[in-house]
Amino acid sequence: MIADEIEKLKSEIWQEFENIDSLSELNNFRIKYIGKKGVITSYLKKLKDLTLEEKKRLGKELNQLKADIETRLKQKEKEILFKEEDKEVGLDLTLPGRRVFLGAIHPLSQIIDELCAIFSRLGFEIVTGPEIETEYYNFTALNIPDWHPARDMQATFYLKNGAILRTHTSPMQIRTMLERVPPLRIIAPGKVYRCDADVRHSPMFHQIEGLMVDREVSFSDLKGILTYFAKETFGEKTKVRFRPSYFPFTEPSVEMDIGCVICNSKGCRVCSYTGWLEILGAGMVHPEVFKAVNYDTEIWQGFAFGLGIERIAMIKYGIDDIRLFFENHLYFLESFK
Ligand code: FA5
Repeated sequence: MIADEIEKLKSEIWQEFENIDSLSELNNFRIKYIGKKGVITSYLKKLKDLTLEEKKRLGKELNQLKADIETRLKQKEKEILFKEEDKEVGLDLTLPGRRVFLGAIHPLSQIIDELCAIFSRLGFEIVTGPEIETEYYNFTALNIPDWHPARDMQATFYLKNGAILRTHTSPMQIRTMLERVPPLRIIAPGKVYRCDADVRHSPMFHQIEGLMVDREVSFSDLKGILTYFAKETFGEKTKVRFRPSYFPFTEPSVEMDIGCVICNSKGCRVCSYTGWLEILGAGMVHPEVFKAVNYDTEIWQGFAFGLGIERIAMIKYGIDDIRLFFENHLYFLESFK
């Protein structure tokens, strides 16, 4: 019976359809079943010997089958084209996704940003300058002559052409004052270099230099601004003290300590049982420094300070080995996210 044959044909067609996997297989299938000389056309021709009623019923069934095949072939064609495109660009959507690792800002950069923001609020402008310096800017103009023992205080890296790696950010005082006219208020963050290495000292480390020059700048301004900075950085309750010190480029010179934030000033290993931690050096700009940049000392006064960023970061985060900042251990760095 032709009706039974058509039923059998249908199941054969859909079984074969499932196995189509490429455009050429798809074309062969199309020609085989719905082409001009295809299987369905030949069945349609066979209908002419049947009764009118059977012709109508089976004719409708065969035409519907043809239409279904066409629709599903179009769909299949799209799927195959997508797959081939993916293969070309090497994309396999069945692979599990790759985890995206988000980076974190380095703790030292975080501290630099934080400190710059504090001084910006006080009207200090941020300036930067070269890490390769001349002895003139790094020493001579800062009242550290050739013979001065302070040149030994900072173990200097000398380069072949007589240049040096700056040992502190203080040359930025000279560069700024030569470039600008007072009044001025700047901070200069950056890398500095000394031949120095242990758990608290690194051959490359970071400092922030500060300089304020105006007609009436006093030691009280220095104390007020640096106390504000300490409280903003370490907390409102932080105690500060100023101790006399010596720098060739400031007079008088001081060092500022904060009450140890680790033991709450009770005395611990970190503060060598003194209850205090030294965080920066500062002082009133020495008249010899003003002379080097041709600022009239009868008119202008100023103060300067310099602090070590790593030291601030170590105190703030309770880190006891400076080398951790530079060894790029992800485990360490990710804890600052
Ligand atoms: C100076 O470098 C002066 N230029 C600071 C200054 C500026 C004083 C302006 C007055 C006016 P000192 O050598 O003390 O000072 O260094 C400043 C800070 O740098 C130190 O308190 C310390 O925190 C840090 N420091 C010094 N050597 C190292 C090192 N090798 N590794 C890490 N930090 C260091």
